[in-house]
Amino acid sequence: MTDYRTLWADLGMDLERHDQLLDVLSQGYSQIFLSQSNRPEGMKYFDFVVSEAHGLRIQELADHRKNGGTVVGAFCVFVPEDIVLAAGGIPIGLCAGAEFPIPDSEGLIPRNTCPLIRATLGFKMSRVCPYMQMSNFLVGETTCDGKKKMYEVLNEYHPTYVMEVPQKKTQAARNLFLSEITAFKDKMEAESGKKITAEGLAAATSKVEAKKQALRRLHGIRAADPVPISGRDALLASQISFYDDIDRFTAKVNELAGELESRAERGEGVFPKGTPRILLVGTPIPFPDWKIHTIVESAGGVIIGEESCVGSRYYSTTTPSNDGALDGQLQAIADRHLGTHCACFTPNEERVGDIIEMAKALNADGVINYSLAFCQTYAAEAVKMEKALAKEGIPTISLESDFSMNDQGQLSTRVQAFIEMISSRLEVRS
Ligand code: BJ8
Repeated sequence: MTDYRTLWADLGMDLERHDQLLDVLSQGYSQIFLSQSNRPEGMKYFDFVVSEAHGLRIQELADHRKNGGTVVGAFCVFVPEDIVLAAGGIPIGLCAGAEFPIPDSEGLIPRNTCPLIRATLGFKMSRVCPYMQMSNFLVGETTCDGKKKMYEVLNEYHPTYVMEVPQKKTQAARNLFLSEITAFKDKMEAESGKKITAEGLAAATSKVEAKKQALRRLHGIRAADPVPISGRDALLASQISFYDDIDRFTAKVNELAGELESRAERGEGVFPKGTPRILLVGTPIPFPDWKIHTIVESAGGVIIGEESCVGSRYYSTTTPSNDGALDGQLQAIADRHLGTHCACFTPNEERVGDIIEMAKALNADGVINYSLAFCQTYAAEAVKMEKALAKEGIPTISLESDFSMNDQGQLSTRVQAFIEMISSRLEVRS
């Protein structure tokens, strides 16, 4: 086994706390993932990636930097990964879904801030995230107030560039976002010392499109009943999409999707046919937040889709066709991102339509509206979502939580009752 301690020490990491984090992660991973039965063979690659998340992948990034490349950490799908790639950089999604580093954000941002924001800052302060330590610079965005203010603090400890993301979907917003995308291109050129060309950007966008296409293929197969992959495993693939090598990841997701297609043709699943099928919608579910999926799948249901930025809000946006000139491509990238129906927009009616469409396409029996605590935008949209889904006759519950296990019992009780109610409806229908 390779010893990465020198590499971690060189990154200025707190080795003792990092050991503690790895212990917590590997225990959780064994219980939640490795204990599942009849997992697809293709998940072995993803198990390997997780086991080497702080090892081999970090070594790859260190080698990349040694060869003059840049590593750019970001926290939102609005940050265009193809612009980073076109400048010879590697983009890494850094959103944090762990309870472990949250105490380290104490005294720097208010306690009543979304756990994703607290964990992100906590990872910097605790020096246990090698990806953050490895990043030449970080890219924030003005999506919600909590993030905006956190980035000001983060910038005191790690260079943080902030992109302005519009809050409306108007022509003025489109112009604003194009200027932000262009400014980010200039920033990437300055940081990397490499000019972004039309050809280079087109090639990078093709890679991003191929990755999203592979994810759409993978997640689309979850419409089958019985479902050929658990929600936990499908979520894991989405989570890993934010930090693995893009070409390797795309190839492995396609391999896994091929295996799942064969399973679906044979009628082979990981849960019995007729298991209550739940669509999860709401705030992001970043690595290693596996809580709601585990609760649902331990309560007799299966998660068959995620309307989340770690899910469909990421993989469903595509780059509009354009004239191929650099300016045209930048406009297309801006437009692609404005097609992300995040609750930071007002109005954001398209998201309701996305969810109903997804629930139907994936044959969902019910929807869980999930918001991280203190996320006002998604909690506010949950009300609208419940009404719209009720009109469609789709049962819904709204849950709010964080990354801790403190409320596990309470959440399990509510989820169990919801799944029992869905099971009774299914029995009546059959
Ligand atoms: S495009 S969902 S990744 S902003 S941090 S808004 S949970 S209070 S993450 Fe997001 Fe981009 Fe939108 Fe997606 Fe709420 Fe927390 Fe803010 Fe959050």
